[in-house]
Amino acid sequence: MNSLYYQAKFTISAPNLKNTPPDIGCEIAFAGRSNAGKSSALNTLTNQKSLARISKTPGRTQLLNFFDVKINQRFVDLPGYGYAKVPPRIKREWHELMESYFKERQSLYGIILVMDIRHPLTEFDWQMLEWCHFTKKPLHILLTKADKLNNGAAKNTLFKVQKELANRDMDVSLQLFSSLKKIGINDIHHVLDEWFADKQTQAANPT
Ligand SMILES: Nc1nc2c(ncn2[C@@H]2O[C@H](COP(=O)(O)OP(=O)(O)OP(=O)(O)O)[C@@H](O)[C@H]2O)c(=O)[nH]1
Ligand SMILES: [Mg+2]
Repeated sequence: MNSLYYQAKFTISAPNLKNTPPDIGCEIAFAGRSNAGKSSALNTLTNQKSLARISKTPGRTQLLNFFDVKINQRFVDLPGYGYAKVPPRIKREWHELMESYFKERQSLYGIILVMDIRHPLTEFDWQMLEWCHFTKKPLHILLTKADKLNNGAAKNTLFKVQKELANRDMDVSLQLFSSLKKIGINDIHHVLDEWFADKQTQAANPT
């Protein structure tokens, strides 16, 4: 457990790239299908009740929400994708925002891809996986809402997803997580620790 993350603070909601915090340091993005549990995961790993807003209405948040961990280390809660009831115009705007974010954001180090354990590896998840594979960005999967399955079924899903990723040559890590039952916090902290430390090493030893 790393209590550094407990100090995370909300900084800004940005409707576009122009309004984002300066593109320096190390940013870790939380991506995933709408309603998967991204904002809940952020609250859980920071041990805060309402750092990120939990939406009862999926797909409503169309903003990039930024949180400072410490100076030049940030999380960003990305708007969820793939919610059917969202009107086409909003979907288009979401695509444009995400595309420009992923293309242009220099400080983006890696992605935490959040999936509801009952609906893993959707088409959108594969797009995210392929993009990270292509750009060689680290990606870590949270299979969240693990509390919705019994232990055996949750582990089975973990192995199944692991196998599918291996079949496609995707070198990514994954874990079980539950915001409700507080499962998997140490594991995610460990990944975040490594990523932030790696970025610092890179910055100190530019090639
Ligand atoms: N049982 C259970 N419910 C969860 C868990 N995580 C999130 N939820 C519920 O799932 C719903 C969606 O959670 P959010 O964290 O708002 O999901 P999101 O991915 O941020 O959704 P968008 O912001 O719409 O993209 C809420 O009703 C949460 O209470 C979990 O680990 N277990
Ligand atoms: Mg959210």
